[in-house]
Amino acid sequence: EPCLLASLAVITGASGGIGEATAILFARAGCNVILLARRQEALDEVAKKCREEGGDNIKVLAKTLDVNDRDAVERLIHELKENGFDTFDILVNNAGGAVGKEQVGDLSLSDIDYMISTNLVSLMQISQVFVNEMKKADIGHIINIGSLAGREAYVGGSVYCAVKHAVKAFTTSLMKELVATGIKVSEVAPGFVETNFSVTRFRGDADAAAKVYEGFTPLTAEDIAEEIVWCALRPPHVQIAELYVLPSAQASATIIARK
Ligand code: 8X3
Repeated sequence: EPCLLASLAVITGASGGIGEATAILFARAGCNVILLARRQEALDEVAKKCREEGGDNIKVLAKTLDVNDRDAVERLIHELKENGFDTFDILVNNAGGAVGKEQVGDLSLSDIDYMISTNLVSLMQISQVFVNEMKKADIGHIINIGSLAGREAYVGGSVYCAVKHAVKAFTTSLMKELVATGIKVSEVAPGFVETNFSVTRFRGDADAAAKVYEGFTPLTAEDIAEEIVWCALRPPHVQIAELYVLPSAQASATIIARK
């Protein structure tokens, strides 16, 4: 059975949701983890849980990073090396999200820019920075978090669906570019997962967010974390190119069996 002992996983958006659950599962699998997100306090909490899971055998670093801060991302590898990390086995590009459900005509330019920046430009920059490190060791695995929104465009999701389709395309190009290397590329694309995602999408309206998951059993962050760690645990000759994961009661953005 393959094992992640002594590997190192870097996870963006690690302060909550899928990112947090993924960090905890990697730690449980004996993997060292670097947690990246904006909120240091929340990250410290996740780091504590990772240490509880992984015990004394793993290294855990919680580092504040705004993925939209291009200079900070450029400095990141250098700073991680200063902290004693020198090879980066697994990168999970998880940071991202949707803001608003407005239709075209009512979109604000700042929401458009923010979603493109957070979900796409940042993911591209971070991938590039780590690919160059992984190439030196000729080993690595980049796991990008895609979405149902990268498979299907829906009403009120124009910008988010556009960026998630772009994440899928970027991930596929990257996989093709790296085919002759020891670096694997995967996309894990979930449907409805109950996290803070919908609270952000509805700008803090918790009732509107709760309605998204009403009357059926949505995926949990842990469900997707299991898929991510499973991808990373495949033997060297197996590359999960893409994994599209839906709740059993969901068949599309709008076909949901609610009781
Ligand atoms: C997943 C959210 O609403 O596009 O990214 O399925 S949704």
